[in-house]
Amino acid sequence: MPKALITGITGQDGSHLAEFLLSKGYEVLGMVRRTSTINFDRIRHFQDQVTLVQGDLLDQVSLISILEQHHPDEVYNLAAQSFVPTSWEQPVLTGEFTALGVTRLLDAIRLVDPKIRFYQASSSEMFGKVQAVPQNEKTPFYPRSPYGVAKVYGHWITVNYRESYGLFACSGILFNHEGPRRGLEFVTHKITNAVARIKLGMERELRLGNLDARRDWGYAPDYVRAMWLMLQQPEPDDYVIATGETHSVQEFCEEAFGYVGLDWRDYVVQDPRFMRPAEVDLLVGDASKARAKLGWQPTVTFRELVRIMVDADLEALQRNAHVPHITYA
Ligand code: NAP
Ligand code: F7E
Repeated sequence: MPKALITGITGQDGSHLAEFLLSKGYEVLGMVRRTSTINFDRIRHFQDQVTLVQGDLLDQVSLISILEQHHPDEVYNLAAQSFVPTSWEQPVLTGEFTALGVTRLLDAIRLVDPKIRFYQASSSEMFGKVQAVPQNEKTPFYPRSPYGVAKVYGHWITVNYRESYGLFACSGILFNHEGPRRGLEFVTHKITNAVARIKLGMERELRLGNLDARRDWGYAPDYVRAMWLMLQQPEPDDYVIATGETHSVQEFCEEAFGYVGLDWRDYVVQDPRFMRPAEVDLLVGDASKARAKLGWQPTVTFRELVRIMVDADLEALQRNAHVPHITYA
C-alpha cells in the first residue's frame, strides 16, 4: 500500500486530495499544526481513515521526525499562507510558510529519503502582471503580491532541488480552483455564501472590491487529481493546470445571483476596503502539456461550478449548519 504525506490536509485541497488518495488505496498521513481549537471541519468525515501527525512548516525538526517515523513514498506540500491580501499584512510570515517552508521540507526529504516523490503547490499568482496570454509553463513570472513572490521562490527551489540533487520534485502551477470547501474569504465562496444568505433573507448586500479582475476558475476535486498524476509519471516535471476559460468577478456575480433568480446589481456594493495594492488583472491558463502528458482535463464547467457552490451554501444554511461570517477583508 503506497503511503502519502499531505501538508495542509485541513485546507480545501488537502481534504480533497486525502479523499482521492484513500480512494486509490493509499495510506494517508496528514500533517496538522497545533491549534487551541480543533479546525478539522473539512476532514472530519474521513478522519478515522487517515493518520494525523503534528508538524509545522516553520519547524524543520518536526518535518524530519515525521519523515523518519512514517517513511512516506510521496509528499504533497499544500500547506501555505494562501490568502493574497494577508500577504501584504504579514509579508514576512507569508515568506516563512510559503517560500522557506518549501526548502525546509525539500531539505528534510534530501536528508531522510531522497527517493520520496515531492509535489509543490505552485500558483498562477506567479504570473501576476501577465507577460503572455494564455499562460503556460514557459511564460515568465511577474508576481504582484508577497504571496506571489513567495510562490515563485517555492517553485524555483523545487526545480533547483530536482536539478541539484536529482529529487523527484514536481511543481504544479495551478490556476484558481474552488468548491464548497473553499475558505469564505476567497471571492467565489464569499459571493455564493452571500447569494444564499440574501436569497434566504438573512442578508441584504454584498461588499466586494475589483469586479473587473478575471480568473480561470476550476473545480478543486479535478485539480487534486492532477497533483497525483504528476507524481505517477516516469520523470518529474512542472505543469500548468487550468480550464483555459476566463471570467470576471462580475460575471461570477451575474451567474450566481442569476441562478437563484436575483439581479446582482441590486445587491453588490463596491467597497475600496477590498481593493488590493497591486492587482492581477487577467489569468487564463494553457494546460495543453497536462492534457497531452498526464491525460488530465477538467470535468466541471464555470456554470456548473457556480451552481455547485450556491447549492451547497443554500443547503448548509437551510439545515442550520454553522456557516461563519467573514470577519476580515
Ligand atoms: P487553504 O485552504 O488555505 O489551506 C492551507 C493549509 O495550509 C491549511 O491546512 C493550513 O492549516 C496549512 N498551513 C498553513 N500554514 C502552515 C504551517 N506553517 N505549517 C503547517 N501547515 C500550515 O489552501 P488551499 O486552497 O487548499 O491551497 C492549497 C495549496 O495550493 C496552498 O499552498 C495554496 O497556496 C496553493 N494554491 C491554491 C490554489 C487555489 O485556487 N486553491 C491555486 C494555486 C495554488 P490550518 O488549517 O491549520 O490553517
Ligand atoms: O481573489 C477579486 C480580487 O481572493 C480573486 C488563492 O487560492 O488563487 C487564489 O488567489 C479576485 C482578485 O483569489 C473581492 O481582487 C474582488 O482579483 O478569490 P481571491 P486570488 O487572489 O486569485 C490563487 C491561484 C492562489 O494561489 C491563492 O492561494 O477577486 N476580488 N472583490 C475579491 N477578492 C476577495 N478575496 N474578496 C473580495 O471582496
